Amino acid sequence: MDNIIETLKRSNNIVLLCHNNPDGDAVGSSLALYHALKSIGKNIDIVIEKLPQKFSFLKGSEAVKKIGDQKYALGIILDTANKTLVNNPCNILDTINTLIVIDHHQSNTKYGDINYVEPSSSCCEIIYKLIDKMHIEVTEEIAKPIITGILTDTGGFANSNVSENTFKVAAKLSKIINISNIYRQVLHSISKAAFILKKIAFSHLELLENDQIAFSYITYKDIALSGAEDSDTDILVNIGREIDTVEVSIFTRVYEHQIRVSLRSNDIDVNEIASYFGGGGHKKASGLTTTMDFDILKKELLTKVKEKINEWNISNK
Ligand SMILES: [Mn+2]
Repeated sequence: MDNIIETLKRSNNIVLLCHNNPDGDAVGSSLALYHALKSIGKNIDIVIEKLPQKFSFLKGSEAVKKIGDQKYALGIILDTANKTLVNNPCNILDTINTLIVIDHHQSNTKYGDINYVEPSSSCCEIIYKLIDKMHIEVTEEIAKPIITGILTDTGGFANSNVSENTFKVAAKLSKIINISNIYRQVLHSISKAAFILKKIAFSHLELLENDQIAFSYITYKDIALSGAEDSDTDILVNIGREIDTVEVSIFTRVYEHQIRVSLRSNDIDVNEIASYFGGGGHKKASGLTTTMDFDILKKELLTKVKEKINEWNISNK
């Protein structure tokens, strides 16, 4: 982390980038670092092609640019496991001299000139550590996006990626901001359109393999019909997981030319399954993108998940 701090101190004209389909952690870590570096006088931009409406309550979101409009000396990529996942409008990546990668995904391929990859609840938890190490004051405008990323990536401190340090960070942030207000805003409040989409996803839910697998999907037509944003599908990823028999939950977004799959589990290593199809992520939360046919993909995916569940059933007897 020290070489990152040195590089940041030396650099100006910095751009922050994150992954496609940015979630609360991608947006939160970008905005927190944006405010922190701005407070020490850096010229800094955030470039995100499509910022989800949900996070527009965070200060600084109005300054997010859809495309970069200058030559950046330094790029910092947040929360993004590999280079192909980077939200890269107009190939902005090719124009940046030095790349720093800061991430918490175990599947990170360390594609930057400097890489800081640490298993952590969220990228936001790492950004808190970085800001703290740089002795930058954590203001309300920094605290809010950090807790947003922690809350969304941990499902409100419910996922197994929560550590002692996550609570320590949250405890410090609780002195600056009202966490329960942000909890409600990012986790317990959805638009009517997102609710309609949720109803459709529930109607598509199937339970398979002695109810150990939950499978659901949403098509691009469902998204258009409901009037929801693509980012509203994020809350559907855990669909089925609350059923007590379910070990693996599969949620699929069927777009016109590609399919995005999210895998969630209680204990089974779904990162291995996602990796098999060219994706990755974390042990209990992983994903992949493919151009395979839906029915073929579903069949092959279920076969792989069943294999994993059978291994797991045997080793847990
Ligand atoms: Mn994340």
